[in-house]
Amino acid sequence: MPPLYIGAIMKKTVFHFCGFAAKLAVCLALLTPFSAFALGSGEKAGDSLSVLVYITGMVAGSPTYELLAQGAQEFAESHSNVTIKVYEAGFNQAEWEEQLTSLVASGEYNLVLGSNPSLPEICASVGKKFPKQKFVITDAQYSGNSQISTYLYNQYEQSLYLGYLAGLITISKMPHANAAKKIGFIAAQEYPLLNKHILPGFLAGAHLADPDITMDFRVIGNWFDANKAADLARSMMDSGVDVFASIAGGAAQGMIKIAEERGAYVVFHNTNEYKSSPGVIVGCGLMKQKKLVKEILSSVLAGKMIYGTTRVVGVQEDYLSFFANDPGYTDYIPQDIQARFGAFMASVKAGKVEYTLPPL
Ligand code: RBF
Repeated sequence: MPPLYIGAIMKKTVFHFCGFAAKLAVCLALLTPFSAFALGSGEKAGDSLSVLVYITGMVAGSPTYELLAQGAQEFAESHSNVTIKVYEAGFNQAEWEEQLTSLVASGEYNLVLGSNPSLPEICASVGKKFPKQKFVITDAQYSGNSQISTYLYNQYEQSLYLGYLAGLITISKMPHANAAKKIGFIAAQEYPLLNKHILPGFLAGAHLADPDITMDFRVIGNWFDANKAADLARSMMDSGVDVFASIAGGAAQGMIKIAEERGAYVVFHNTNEYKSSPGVIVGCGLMKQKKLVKEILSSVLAGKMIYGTTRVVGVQEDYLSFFANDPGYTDYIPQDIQARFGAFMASVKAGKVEYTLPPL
């Protein structure tokens, strides 16, 4: 069979190249293009499944990563044939590809699971060296690579309804709302999903509440500097911002602290954060990442995962929602705003709010 023959020749070449100077494993690691034939399994080992949960940052403080790790761990707890390793790659993005390469080179993992818009390209590059390795990435859009499957949360949509709520709050008579029709957005860094979906969606939502609303947008420069986020929030409040949103991982804590100290509101993407700052965090979106992760692992385990494709999931598909039945929302948002926002969410769910999802 030709593939086996090629594999055998490659192995022989590698062995010959290394001579007696080093152990075979070291040679294979050095010759990554060749080692693909021997390492990086990616195929189901019998009925068991070994998953590397590759965290592009740190788990703590980053909602999408917390949900990813929890979902995978819960799945493993209910499936004795599934093992999970959670690896935190840290905040140095320049190191992510190299770290992933050495993890995949171990050949230990049938699947690499991650959640980050920038991951598919890294996986494609790593995957070239390990053609059997499979990757499933959420919060990302990438198609046409038979080793990679992606799921894109419709963050334009989540931002649209959180922006609508922020708009209703900034024009309201709520205790911390001022006369300026100004909302704020603090981001850790700029990237296509943020610039093309999250920010435009947030502003478009606010404009549905009042077209005169403006948005003050600031960038921290990393995902961990809460002090910088606090400085930005202070200056934004000085310029009239009374409602904040952020995509900033752990750094968002600095913004929340200033909103608490000086009296402003926060709407939060992806997770239920009401309890961490009651009366300040007054609207929380829900990303059903745990549900999606469990579905992904189920389908990989059953050998039914389809690779090479991408799928957009939002409110109608039941992967995005809003935590409306929570005292953090019902105790602080006035009845009339709850009624308007509830009606808006119902329209989104019914597909009656028209918008075009911009290309990434
Ligand atoms: N989100 C976080 O919550 N924490 C992070 O450390 C983090 N790092 C990111 C790094 C890059 C290069 C990119 C493109 C996005 C990152 N995100 C992070 C954003 C995250 O993947 C997601 O887009 C947002 O959480 C919105 O769903």
